[in-house]
Parts: sequence; structure tokens; C-alpha cells
Amino acid sequence: MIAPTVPVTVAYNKDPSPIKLNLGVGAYRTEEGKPLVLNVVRRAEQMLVNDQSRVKEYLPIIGLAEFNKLSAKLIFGADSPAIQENRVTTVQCLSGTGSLRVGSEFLARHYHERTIYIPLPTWGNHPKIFSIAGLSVKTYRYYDPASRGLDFRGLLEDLGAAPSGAIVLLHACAHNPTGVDPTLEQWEQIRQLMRSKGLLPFFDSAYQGFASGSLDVDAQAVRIFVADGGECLAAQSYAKNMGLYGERVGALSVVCKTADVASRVESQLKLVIRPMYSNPPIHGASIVATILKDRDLYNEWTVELKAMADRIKNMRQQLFDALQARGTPGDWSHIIKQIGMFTFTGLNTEHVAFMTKEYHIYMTSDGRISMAGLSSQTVPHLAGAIHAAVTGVA
Ligand code: KET
Repeated sequence: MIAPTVPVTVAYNKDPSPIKLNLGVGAYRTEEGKPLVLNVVRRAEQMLVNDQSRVKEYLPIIGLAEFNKLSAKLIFGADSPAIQENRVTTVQCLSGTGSLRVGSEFLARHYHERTIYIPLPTWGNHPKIFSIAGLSVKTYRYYDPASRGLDFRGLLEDLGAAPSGAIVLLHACAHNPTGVDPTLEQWEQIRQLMRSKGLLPFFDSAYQGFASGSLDVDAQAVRIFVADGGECLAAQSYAKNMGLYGERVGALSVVCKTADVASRVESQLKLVIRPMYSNPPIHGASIVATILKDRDLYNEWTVELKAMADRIKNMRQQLFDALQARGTPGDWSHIIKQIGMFTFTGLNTEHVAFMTKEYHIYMTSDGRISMAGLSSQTVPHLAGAIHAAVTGVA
């Protein structure tokens, strides 16, 4: 058994009910409700095991060089001028969380403006990571509960009122927990506003490929910022898109204006990492590098990734249809409009408590459900619980 790290999972594990359902944690499950190791990951691991020349020496402080290069290409695009001009420095970190932590500690030490704006709401770990790193955390409006969509005007007003130079955390795609992303046109307006005010974008990319099924489409927001030649940071995670959750593999990239600045940033990143954990683990990064550098393995990965994204989209449709069929009061179209692993249902804390108590369904108290934890078999159970909650609980 894997030790639960997420509180909802702790409660779920204690529940003896045979019908219990964990929709709390953002981890992919198969139609049978089982964790999935991608076939391409198994193949890459086999290749690594068979290679007798491989050793278990320490990696350098910034990790596996090949992995870093390939990770930058994956997010910024193979033909990115920033990469070609050596303006990007990439360091291997402990998954998305570790990349955010290293990036924010670097900014707290060396960047002139120590305030970071995070969307409201956001992933629960963001405020903790940034404040422990020494940044002061403020929020910008993001989600409009009335429309269950983007509060675009609120977002522009709040970023427009931020002090120039402030850092802004942006979810690269599949915003967690809302599943609401700006359109490309809206991203372009956000970019113009941020650049005109000298705001520093810090992208959290935990779901590349998971939102649309396409790695390139899900990197578009990041790429329009990088294309203008300005600075930005990006934290990448391979937890979801390669299913490497427990391997803790991710990368932090800092896009700079010149190659000289990039190399100085790298020196400073080493000084952050060395006393924190010395150097990162070798296995997960080797799996990723093996897949990214081989055309066949890469193609196989994109197919498996798309299949995961498609299954999630299919669960959205099935849940929506099941609520329609029951005549559950309210507009549930956001279930099919939202993007990525999660649906921000609009259910309140009381609804959630009711569904946990009466139906043994576990989710975060903000009403977020992980679509990846659902299957055709469990959709009716969830739809029944939602129906009972909204018709029976105030
Ligand atoms: N950013 C976001 C937006 C995110 O949802 C997660 C994980 C991470 C970063 C970090 O993931 P890592 O495993 O460090 O690469 N989210 C899921 C898991 C968790 O909370 O730990 C979740 O929201 O359920």
C-alpha cells in the first residue's frame, strides 16, 4: 500500500464501505478503477534495466542534462528561439511541487519584487509553497461562481492593479481546481497587460497533454509568452502526463533575456538546490529522457496520453448525461465545458459532507471531483449522490 499524502485519501482509506469512491486526489485511474502504469513507461524501464552500463552514481546538482534539454523542448517547442539562443536554463527538480519550490526560493533570494499573485481559487499547496519560500502571497480574481467560468474582467483588474514587477502564478492549462482556462485571445490580452506592467509570469504546468490530449495545444499559453522574448519561469511535472507520480520527476525552466543571464541564473539555482536536497533522483528522469529522445517511444506516449485525456472527457459526458436523465435541478453544462482532470462542481461544503456521509464519496471540500477517478460503473452512484445532495440539502 502506498502511504496516502493527501488528506481526502486518508479518510477514504479508513472507510470500510464496499461502495466507497475516491474522487479526491488528482491521479488517473483506469475504467477498472486501477492506477495505470503506461506501457511506454514499462518499455523504457525495461530498456534501462537491460542496459548494464548504467550505474547509480549521483546526478549533478541540476540533474540529468539530457532530461533538462528534452523537458525544455517539450514545453517551449522544439524550434523555440529562446532555446536556440541559450536563454533558457532548466534544472531537474522533484516533480511539479519541487520545481515550484526551487523557483520561488530563487525568486525570494534574488528577484527585486517579492510578491506573488495566485489565482482565486488555486491548488491548495500553492500558497504554502510560496510563503514558506519567502514570497508574500496575494490573490487575483479568476473564477466566477455565477457563470462557473472565468472572471476575466476581475482578473484583468487585479493584475492591472498589481505593483509593477510582481510575480504572477499562471496555470499553463487545465486550471486546478476549476477546470476553467482562458481562451487563446484572452491569454493574448493577459500577456499584453503583464508585459506592459513588467509582471513576471511563473507557469505551473502539471497537466501538459492531459487537458486537450495534445502536448502542443496544452503548451500554447506558455509559448505565446516565450515568443515575445520576455522572461518567464515554468514548473513542469511528469506526474500526470507520464503517470510518474511517485517517481517525483519534474523540471524548472527560467527563460531569460540573454544567454549570460541564463548561465548566472543556473549558478544561483545550484546554490538553492545543493543545501535543499543535494541532487535529484536518477530513475524517473532516465525514464522520461528515454521516452522523449526516441521517436517510437515518444509517439507511443502521445497515443497513451490521448487515451487518458479521452477517457476523462468521456466521463464528463457520461456524468452530464446521467444528471440530465435524472432531471437533477440546475445547469450542469460546466461539467462538459471544463477542461482537464477536475470538475469544479459548484457543490458546497454541506453537499460534500452529505455525499461523503451517505454515499461514501470522497472529494475535496470545495466540491472538486477528479474525473479520472470515475468509471462507467461508478457514474450512476455519483449522479445519484449529487441528485440527492442538491434536492435534499440546503
Ligand atoms: N500543480 C498543480 C496545479 C497540481 O494540481 C499539482 C498536483 C502539482 C502542481 C504538483 O504535482 P507533483 O506531484 O508535485 O508533480 N495536484 C494533485 C496532487 C496533489 O495535490 O498532491 C491534486 O490536486 O490532487
